[in-house]
Amino acid sequence: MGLLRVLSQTTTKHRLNAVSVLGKFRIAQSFHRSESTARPLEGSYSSSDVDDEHDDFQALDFPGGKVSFVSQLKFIPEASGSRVPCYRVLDDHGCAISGSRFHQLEKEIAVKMYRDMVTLEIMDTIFYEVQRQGRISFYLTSTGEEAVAIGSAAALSPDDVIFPQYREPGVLLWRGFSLQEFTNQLFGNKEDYGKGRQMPIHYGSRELNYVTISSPLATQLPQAVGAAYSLKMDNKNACTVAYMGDGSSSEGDFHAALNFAAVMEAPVLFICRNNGWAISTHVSEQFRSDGVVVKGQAYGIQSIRVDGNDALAVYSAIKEAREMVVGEQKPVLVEVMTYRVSHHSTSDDSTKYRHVDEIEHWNKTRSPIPRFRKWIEGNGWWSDQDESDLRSTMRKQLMQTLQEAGKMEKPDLATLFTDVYHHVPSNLKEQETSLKETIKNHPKDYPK
Ligand SMILES: Cc1ncc(C[n+]2csc(CCOP(=O)(O)OP(=O)(O)O)c2C)c(N)n1
Ligand SMILES: [Mg+2]
Repeated sequence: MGLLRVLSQTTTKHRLNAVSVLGKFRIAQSFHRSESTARPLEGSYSSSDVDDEHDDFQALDFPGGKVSFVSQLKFIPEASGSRVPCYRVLDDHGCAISGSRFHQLEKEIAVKMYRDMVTLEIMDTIFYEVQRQGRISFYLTSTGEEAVAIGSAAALSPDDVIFPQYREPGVLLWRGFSLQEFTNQLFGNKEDYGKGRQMPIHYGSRELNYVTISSPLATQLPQAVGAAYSLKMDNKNACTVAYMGDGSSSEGDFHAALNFAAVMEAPVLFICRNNGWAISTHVSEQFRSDGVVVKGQAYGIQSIRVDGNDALAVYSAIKEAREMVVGEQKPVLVEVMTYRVSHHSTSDDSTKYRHVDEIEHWNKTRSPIPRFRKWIEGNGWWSDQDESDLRSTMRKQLMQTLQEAGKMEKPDLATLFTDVYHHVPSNLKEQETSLKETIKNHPKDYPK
């Protein structure tokens, strides 16, 4: 194991013990312990009980491995008592915490990380306004979560195949998707790789190994496992990276994916952004477990919890996790703790279900951008002048791309019906004819 402590797959050196006093196993108990040592039934196991009171001599080869017996009738508790701690490097003021261990970043990478986080912030501000002006139909921002996407993307190899949710455009940005490419997708114009058939923000890029986003939550997770297994069969020096929100971890596909990945030893890195909310559903209404990280261990997957608002911690943890995934050819789960500062999307008003003070607190005092800026400034890698140059250049470039995207033609109507079937079936042909007639009869509703 390298720099960071990752939860290992099994809780102790032994499996949790079967309750031996039940039924047919009683006989085994009396073999080892006299009846006088029998104690009244009480409580449930603590982790130390599991270590101390099991009986190695009375272990049995059950299907799946040896399990030792124990004479107490105790249940495993629903929680370990203390929450899994969160790995971080930078304190709230952007200073490296004394004694913290992290992967040292080269200046070039650190500055690009910062530049991309700021660019993402500017994109979000402008695109959000563009949606409010009615020029695009939908948008959602990464506000408050910039370090998750950028910090993780910086730690991956370009050969790693990304299976994103929808709040990770930062990964695409890091990989070189241009502002014009983003804008073309949002406008659904002729240059959009999806030919205008997807909602805005459903980006994808074959060239950048970024699988097009699917709206139904968590569908990307089993797909990422299958793709990882195929990389393994081809002996590729790469993994797949499956991003998800806490809400997606409540889907059945999440559980199927983790189990499948563990059993098949698929080289997939699961990154769960636990940002507190799945639209209006708070995490406390989603699960009783200690977040998502503990679910990795339940499936036999090494896992770690990381401060998602600390770009350096995210970078270090993902770098290490990725090395484990590719080196050991096994999955790893990283739970990144953060907060969704923005409304869920332009279709949501989050002040209806959470306090403005809570949002403001995270926005003002926990934002990952000024925190990382202080660290690179402390290294002498960034100045006020760099900051204002970057912000004004990016704003200008974005305004330019908006103009270009707005001028471009829409995709040809016929492409709405292609790319799925080799031979377009008769029902789709009928729909195409009917659509053309509707457009012809309602020219005002369908301007050219
Ligand atoms: C299978 C499915 N159920 C419901 C939805 C509607 N939906 C879209 S986003 C969302 C919340 C997801 O929350 P989370 O995974 O935590 O991501 P976050 O928005 O917080 O980044 C829901 C319920 C959906 N798209 N797919
Ligand atoms: Mg969420």
